[in-house]
Amino acid sequence: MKNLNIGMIGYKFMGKAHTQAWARAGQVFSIDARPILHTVCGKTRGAVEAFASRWGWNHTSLDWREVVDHPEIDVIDICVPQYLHFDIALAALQAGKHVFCEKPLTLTVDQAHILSEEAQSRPELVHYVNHNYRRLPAVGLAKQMIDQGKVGRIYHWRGAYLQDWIIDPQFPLTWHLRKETSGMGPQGDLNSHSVDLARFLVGDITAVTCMAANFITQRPLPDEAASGTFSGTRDESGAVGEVSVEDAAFMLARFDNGALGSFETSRFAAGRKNYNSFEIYGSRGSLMFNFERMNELEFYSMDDPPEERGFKTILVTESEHPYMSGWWPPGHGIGYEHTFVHAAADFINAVVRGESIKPDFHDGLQIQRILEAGLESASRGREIKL
Ligand code: SOE
Repeated sequence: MKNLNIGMIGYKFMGKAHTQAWARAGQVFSIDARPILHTVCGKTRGAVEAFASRWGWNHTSLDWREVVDHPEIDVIDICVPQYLHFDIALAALQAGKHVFCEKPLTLTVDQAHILSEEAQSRPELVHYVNHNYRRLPAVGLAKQMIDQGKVGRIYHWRGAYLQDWIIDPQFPLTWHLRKETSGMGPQGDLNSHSVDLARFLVGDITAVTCMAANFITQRPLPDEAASGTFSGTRDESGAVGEVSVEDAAFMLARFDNGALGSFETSRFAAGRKNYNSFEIYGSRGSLMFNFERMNELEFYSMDDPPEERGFKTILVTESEHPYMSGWWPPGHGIGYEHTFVHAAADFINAVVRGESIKPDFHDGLQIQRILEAGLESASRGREIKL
C-alpha cells in the first residue's frame, strides 16, 4: 500500500485532533493509502519537539515553508489560526501538495477567492476545508433521510451554535477576539460550521440579514503562549486591548429552494459548551440534532398515524449508520475526535482515487461570502443578496 506523508502546521487543539485522525484512519477504516506522520511544524522548538515525541511525529520543523517545499511531503495539514491559512494554503497548492485546512478557510472573501482559483487551476490536487461536523453519523443519517424524501420539502432551517467560554469579562484578548487574526468572532468560528451544515442538508443561501452585538469591548491582554481555545491566561502587564470582533451574531437567510433559515451564534450563552444544533422542518417531517448529544438524531414523521405522532430519538450507533461500521457495537457511542478520523479517511481515499472531497475550497469561498455578507448586513442594517 502506498504511503502518504503528512506535514502538519500547528500542534495545539486542532493539531491533537488531526494527529489522532491520521493515526487512526487506517486502523478503523479500509483506506487506500497509509498516512505517515512525517513532519510537525510550530514556532517554539521545545514545545513542538515535545509534541512530536508524545504524538508520534517523525520530524519537526520551525519553518512552515520548509515543510511545504519538502519533496517527500504529499499533504499539508493546516491547524493554525485562520490568519495564517491563506499564505500556507496558497504556497502548498503552488508546491503541488494536497491541502487539508482547518476552518474557516481564510480571513476574507478576497483571500478565499484566490485560493479557490488556484485550486481550480490544479485539478490533480485535493483541497478540503475541515467542517468536521458533516462527518458525524447523525448528520450523515439526516442527509440520507432528507435525500430519501422522509422530511419532504424543507421549509425551515433553525441553527444555533452556542458556547460560553469567553463570558467572563476577564477572559483575555486571545487571537480569537482580534479581527486581524480571526477575521470574525463566532460568525466565522461557529456559524461557518452551521452554514456548512445548512448548505449540506438544505441548499445554498441566496440572501442574508443579520444583527451582531459586542457585550465586552475591552479585555486584558493575553499571555498568548500560555493561552488556547477555551482557556486564556492574562499577561502580567495588566494592560487591556480592544475586542475587534462581534460577540454574537443572529442571521436570517433565504435558501435557493425557497426555504427560510436562522443562524444564532454566541460565545455568551452560559451553560452551552459546544451547542452546535439544528432543526429542519419539512412537509413530511422534522429533524433535530444537538452536538452535546451527538449520537442521537430526533425525527418527527407526518407519515406516522396521527395518534402515534411525536419526536422519536434515533440512537445513531448501528453499523448501518454512516461511518459506524468501523467503530463499536450498537449503543457504544462515539465522540468529537471520531469526526476527524472520518474526515482523514475520506481525504486519503480522495487523494488516492483522484476524486474531490466536500467541502472543498470552492465551498470555503461560498461560506466566507455568506458570513461576510452577514456582518455587512449587520453594519448596514439591510438584507444583502449573494
Ligand atoms: C472554538 O469555538 C471551537 O474550537 C471552534 O473553533 C471549533 O471549530 C468547534 O468545533 C469547537 O469550538
